Amino acid sequence: MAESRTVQHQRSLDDPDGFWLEQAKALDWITPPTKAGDWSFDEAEFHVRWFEDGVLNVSANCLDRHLPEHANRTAIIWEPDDARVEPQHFTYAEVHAEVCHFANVLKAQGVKKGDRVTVYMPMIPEAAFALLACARIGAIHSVVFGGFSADSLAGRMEDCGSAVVITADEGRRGGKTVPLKTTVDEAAKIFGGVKTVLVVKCTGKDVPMTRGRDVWYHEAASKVPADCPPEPMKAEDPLFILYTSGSTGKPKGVVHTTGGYLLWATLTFRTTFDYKAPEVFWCTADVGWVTGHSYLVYGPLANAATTLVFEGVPNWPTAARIWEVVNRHQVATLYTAPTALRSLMKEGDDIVKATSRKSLRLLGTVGEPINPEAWRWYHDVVGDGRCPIVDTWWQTETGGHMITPFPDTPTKPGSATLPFYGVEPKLLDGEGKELHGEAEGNLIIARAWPGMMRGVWGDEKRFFETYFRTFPGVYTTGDGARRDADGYWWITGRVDDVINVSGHRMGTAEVESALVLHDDVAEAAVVGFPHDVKGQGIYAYVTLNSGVEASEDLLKALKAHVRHEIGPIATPDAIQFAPGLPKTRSGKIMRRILRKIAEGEIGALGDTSTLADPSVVDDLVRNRVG
Ligand code: 6R9
Repeated sequence: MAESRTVQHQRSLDDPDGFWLEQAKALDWITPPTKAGDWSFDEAEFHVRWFEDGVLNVSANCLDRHLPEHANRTAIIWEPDDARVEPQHFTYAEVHAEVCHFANVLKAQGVKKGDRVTVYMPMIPEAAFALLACARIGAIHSVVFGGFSADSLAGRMEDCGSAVVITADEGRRGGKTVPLKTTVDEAAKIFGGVKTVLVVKCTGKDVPMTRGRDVWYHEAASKVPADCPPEPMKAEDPLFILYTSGSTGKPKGVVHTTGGYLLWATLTFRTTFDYKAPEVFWCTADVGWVTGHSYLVYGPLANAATTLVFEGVPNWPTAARIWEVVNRHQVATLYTAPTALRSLMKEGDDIVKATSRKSLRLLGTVGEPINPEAWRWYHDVVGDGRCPIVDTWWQTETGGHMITPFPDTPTKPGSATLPFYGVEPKLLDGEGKELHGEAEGNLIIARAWPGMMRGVWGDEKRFFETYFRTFPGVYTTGDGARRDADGYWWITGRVDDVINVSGHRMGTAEVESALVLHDDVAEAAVVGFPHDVKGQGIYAYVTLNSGVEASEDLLKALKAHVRHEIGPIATPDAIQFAPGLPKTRSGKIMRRILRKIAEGEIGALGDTSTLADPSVVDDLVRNRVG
């Protein structure tokens, strides 16, 4: 019997060096590390390093080391968008061969260790091959979600100086096609530094190819050797960059490194999901989000697991699709977002009950707080009351699970329960004073852990300023939380200007910048409001330029404009034309008031007397949308 969770957790805090050097043996090191964590969150000597003298390769850990015993085990099952198309199975030996080929194609295109490679792909096996191929040769991947616009893609490529992008002719999702290559062409007009576009054939659509820049993957692959030795990497060499939204400014490129990140993904996958081969593990997240990185690709493959890559969406062509996929591939663990559950729950229990789902052993959620009603439905209806639920709290910045049940942790609907090994969460009040016992406040993490981000790409100061300035000496998560009498953690949601729409992070500032780019818009303020299915919706207050008439057409045009600037996930659910915004005398927009109006809590606006013009509030209340 393994040591109990609490005993192990205590040991991880009492003897971090001993604990982490032992855990590090879960990886296959070329040179095993002799040092664990070396870090300080104090401004004067701020640094974070883990396993600094260790050398390893991530793709060798995910593939090569499994070949002696598990060459014929299925590594990746691919389920196509259209269920009438045959699924594909790739063994570890096959994925290894594909990745070596892919890596050699990248090399043939001149990609070298440390270069940034952008991945703008649909959910096809080649997306996973692309990530592992970058890791194999030490290139740093930067995946951009396939739903982001040309502007967003160009901005991210420019920010990290990425000259190479891997894409597909088109993607498929919910019966529609997504014009990926066309969007890359547009992005290349915006960012002139795009030198190579590697195009994987997916739908077979005839797309224009620019000579000297665009390369068909299948043609390039036929010309390269099959062998590609993995590049030895230092533990602290960057593995990937992933852009995510914060409260201010443009999305930041979160940097994760080789050793610490891989250990975190490996250990959390193994522990939280208690994975047992040859079970099938299904994470429904897109590879464009951190959940796709850690629990679709790296965590499962590092554990020689079988991971399911689904090209489509859970509710197409019908709300039964997700359960049909579970049955078709005998999925044991389903890991999805509360928003998906809420939308499926609306369709009624009969659709679920008509399917067997008896392969399911464990259910997981991630991305946003899960409301107890959705939790119970997941447990009672989806899991027939026999599958535990692991509600995993973590962030792009944390690399993997931070507060989460294990399958045998007693749960409470809506609580992420207890911290993972090495994680020391605390609650602080607004002044930074620690709150003890039962309390609610700002969730911070008091010490470094191996999987944490190491920096913001290209902006050394921003890492410290964003996460370590508000409360000195600790990592600020941006989330609020409550600790109950049993010491269980309940995440209450963001305390900053980040909104969580269907489990996707969106900075209010980003949507505002997109809106004010429109010729007719003078000013915009964006807030979140509670939404039945999405968790939070986007509510925008827009002040038009003088002389411009508000109209239904303009409203539509503004929504389309945001979709074009950022991508469909940023489309406002509600736009209210507002002649004026509530501002303090120093000109600061009082978002508290805007939030309350959007939430419909008109009676709780609080003190408005400090406003420069309190009368704007009446107009806002009168013309509230919804
Ligand atoms: C993994 C991921 C991070 C933000 C995070 C929090 C919210 C994620 C949650 C959760 C409550 C959970 N969040 N998991 N809130 N319970 N189980 O989603 O990363 O996209 O960076 O979002 O999502 O607010 O701060 P990311």
